[in-house]
Amino acid sequence: MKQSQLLIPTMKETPADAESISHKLLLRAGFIRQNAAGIYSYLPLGYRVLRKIEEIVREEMERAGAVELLMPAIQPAELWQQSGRWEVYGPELMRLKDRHGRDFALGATHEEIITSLVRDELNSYKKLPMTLYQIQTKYRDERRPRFGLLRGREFIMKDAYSFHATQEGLDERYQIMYDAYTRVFSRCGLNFRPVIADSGAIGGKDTHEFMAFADIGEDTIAYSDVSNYAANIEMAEVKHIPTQSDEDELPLDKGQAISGDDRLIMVQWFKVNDQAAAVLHRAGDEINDVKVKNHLNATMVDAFEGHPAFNLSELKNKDVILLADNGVQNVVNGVIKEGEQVAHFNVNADRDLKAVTFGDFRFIKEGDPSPDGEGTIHFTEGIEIGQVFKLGTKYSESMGANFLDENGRSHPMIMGCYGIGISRTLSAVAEQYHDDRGLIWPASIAPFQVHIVPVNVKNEEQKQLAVSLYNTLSGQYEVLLDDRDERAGVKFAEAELIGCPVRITVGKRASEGIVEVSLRSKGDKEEVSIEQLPEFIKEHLK
Ligand code: 9G3
Repeated sequence: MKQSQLLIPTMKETPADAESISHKLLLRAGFIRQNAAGIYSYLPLGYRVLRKIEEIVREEMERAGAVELLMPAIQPAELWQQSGRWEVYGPELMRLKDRHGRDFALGATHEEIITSLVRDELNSYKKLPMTLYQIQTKYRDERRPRFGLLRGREFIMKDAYSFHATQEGLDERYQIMYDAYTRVFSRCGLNFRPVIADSGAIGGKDTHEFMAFADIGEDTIAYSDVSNYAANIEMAEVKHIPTQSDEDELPLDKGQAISGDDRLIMVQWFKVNDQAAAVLHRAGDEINDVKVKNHLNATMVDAFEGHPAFNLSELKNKDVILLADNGVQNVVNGVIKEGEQVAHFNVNADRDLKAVTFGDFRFIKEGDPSPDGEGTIHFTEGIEIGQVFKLGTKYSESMGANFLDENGRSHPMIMGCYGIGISRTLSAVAEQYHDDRGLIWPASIAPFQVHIVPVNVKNEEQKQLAVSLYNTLSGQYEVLLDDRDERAGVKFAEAELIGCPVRITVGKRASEGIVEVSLRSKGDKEEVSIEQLPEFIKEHLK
């Protein structure tokens, strides 16, 4: 491709409102342009990278036995009413009315569509298992879109759905997709890992998130420094290690409270659906509302103030849910405080907290022992680029997607769903592959593999050689020729910004058939004869 034909509006300055490095560089290098908050155009170079990532995904989905189809972005509200999610999702689900006043949703995901399709078209165990996927634009009206393509309101996702007659079938398919995701992200050159994750509002039990490491990542990953344990911090379980104390248990609320932070027990209140829940925890520990929500199997859990004063004898009679983090069991003669008020003192869990349900409710902390018993927990930030879920029968039951087994009995299909953020993956690669001069694309997804830059297009010899190299190399590589009449410094700086892996500079020694080759991922440049060029390129594009 000739650069004079392409729209690559590079920028010298970094746009002020771009916070993440990938957002800055994708804008500066002319890969994307914003049309509205969280809504972008993919310009030619950005779109070429996007399509490469899609092709890798298609190859691995094909290898994993998934079949591609395409579903509508506009979804009838009836389907979301059948699944019960029309009411569950708030303003994040973009909705519209057609000219007849009928309600529709802009597709944030496609469980409802795919389940209704399979419900209407498949009904025998003989037709299962079936794994279908699409690569489609998704719409989610994020309150605060940010970091460019990392958190957009319109983005591109590969979403796959599998349908099974048995749990074993789902377990097997889950592993196949998990392995396919590992291949996809490895082929994109990403530094990533799968982590144990929370299945959130979509139900289902097993789920893993694929996290690309990046400081800008909005997810915190707790991982062991010894084993391969890793979990989204929302899901990381805290291993309770009971401690013994030879201190005598003092009578509850009699005498004086003994001070000391290690005796302090705090109360965190939550509104759970329409009930109040008090969660006791040791000072210094923080309650993880996702753990409270999952423990109570609730849909809404919000921390709230303005609750009744904490009083053990009163509250156990009211319909207040009383919970305590396991850590409270290690407190001897504890002091339960609300703000500055002492609610109780000389509290000893085994004697005084019988009405309280104990569980793992706190966030894991750096330095905690790894839940698998091997090593210590450390934190790092990650960008969620993929998710695999075991959905079970949540959608097939609510939407009546059943199959007849070999005895003619009807059962709801068992489902899995699997997502890859295509546009997010593009940004994650940019987050991991750049330097102070610009982007550094891995060869597998670079917009072009070879970038030919003649130093001076007015010099006939340089121009001739550049064009002839372009013509020969275009046969086996994707080549970008900078045919513009620009100063050399500008062309070199832009080549570095765009970040194609191999650059061929045609300069003074063109008359001797010598060109300079450089790899964007390494600084070194070397002069090679045009005869050596094909070998050099093949060697370095592996
Ligand atoms: C919505 C809105 C936002 C959402 C969802 C629905 C996330 C929603 C979870 C999933 C689960 C999987 C298939 C591919 C892989 C992920 N945000 N989720 O269901 F209406 Cl506004 O999307 N879906």
